[in-house]
Amino acid sequence: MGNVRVGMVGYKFMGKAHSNAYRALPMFFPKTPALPVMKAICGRNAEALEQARSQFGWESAETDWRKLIERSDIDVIDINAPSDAHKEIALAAAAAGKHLFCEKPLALNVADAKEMLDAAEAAGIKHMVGFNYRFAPAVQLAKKLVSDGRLGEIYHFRAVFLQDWIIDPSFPLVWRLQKEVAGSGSHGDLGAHLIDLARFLVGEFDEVIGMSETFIKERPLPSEMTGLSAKGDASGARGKVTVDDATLFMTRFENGALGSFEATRFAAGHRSTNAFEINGSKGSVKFDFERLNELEVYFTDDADDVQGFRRVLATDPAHAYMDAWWPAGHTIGYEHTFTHEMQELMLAIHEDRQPVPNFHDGLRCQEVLEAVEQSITERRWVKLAEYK
Ligand code: SOE
Repeated sequence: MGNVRVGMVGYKFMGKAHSNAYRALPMFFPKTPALPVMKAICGRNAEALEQARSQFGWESAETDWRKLIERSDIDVIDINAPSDAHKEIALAAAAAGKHLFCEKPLALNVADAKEMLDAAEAAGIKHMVGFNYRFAPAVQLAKKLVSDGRLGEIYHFRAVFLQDWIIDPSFPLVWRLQKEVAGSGSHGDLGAHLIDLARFLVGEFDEVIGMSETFIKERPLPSEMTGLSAKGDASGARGKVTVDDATLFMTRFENGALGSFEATRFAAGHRSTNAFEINGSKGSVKFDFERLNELEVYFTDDADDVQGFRRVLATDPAHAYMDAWWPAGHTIGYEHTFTHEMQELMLAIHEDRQPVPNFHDGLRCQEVLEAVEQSITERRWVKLAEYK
């Protein structure tokens, strides 16, 4: 197996993050046995696409994803278009025998996610889902401490993902605020990351109960399907917001640990606070994406006179991925999580195994998302077993 030829659908926020990762891999991880070749980028607006193609460094461009999938010089299709496009593209790509990378949330609902997983399995292709925060070295360190038993029995997982980019009522009704395009609001966009981190670090969910709110129920219509920095015309036509602005929920994990989750786009002052804490019988860890190089750790068996949380800078060669970047102590950022993620995709294809996280993880996450929604609608605890 030589290098892996990539065709990418989408060229906005995630398209840029993925392109940057593909470009960084040969420079910082040159020993990766299969490196990405940036064959073609795909989007509908030819002019904007050409700008992205030359800026991001892709060899060619396609304005129709069906043509991209038909190309014999492409091995993997990377889908980072809005969520409602994931399924159709993934099914067609799998049928054509292409490996898949798909952004989160995998699909609009459990049924679609299941169909995507089944199609990928039937086609015998590799499939990966974009939960990039797993790939922060400090999160990998938290995982190692839990797996090695250094936190003992896990009692609590407490997580928040707080943003404030739609707090202004004149912010327009972009695609992320429309259920038929996005699936859900802060729940699927931000909560999905927390659910994946919880599964990665603590284990499977047993039961959930939640609550949610849409604080601003109508917004100005945008002139185009713009992204996070869109501007609205407060005096123009308005449309209904059909997703949650905030969703909170509680869980009991299968291993008996308790979890609490809060995802909101209405936490004034919080641009992107993605943070969790784990408490076990032998210690605790705290992570905050705003300080993503750090993990706070506490061990119960520290000497009495130095008890307390201490800050570990996860930037030494002992920490995951760090020997590939800079000398010890030199920090990394958000974009590096995507480089690590794409390295996993390349390694898995080369080693003929499924990447992690894959569509199974995407489906499990979708089940938790939907169970929480069901619990809100029916005002009761919902068991994940109801989805089996
Ligand atoms: C916007 O809400 C967003 O960019 C999400 O779409 C990402 O998944 C999250 O990582 C940060 O916030």
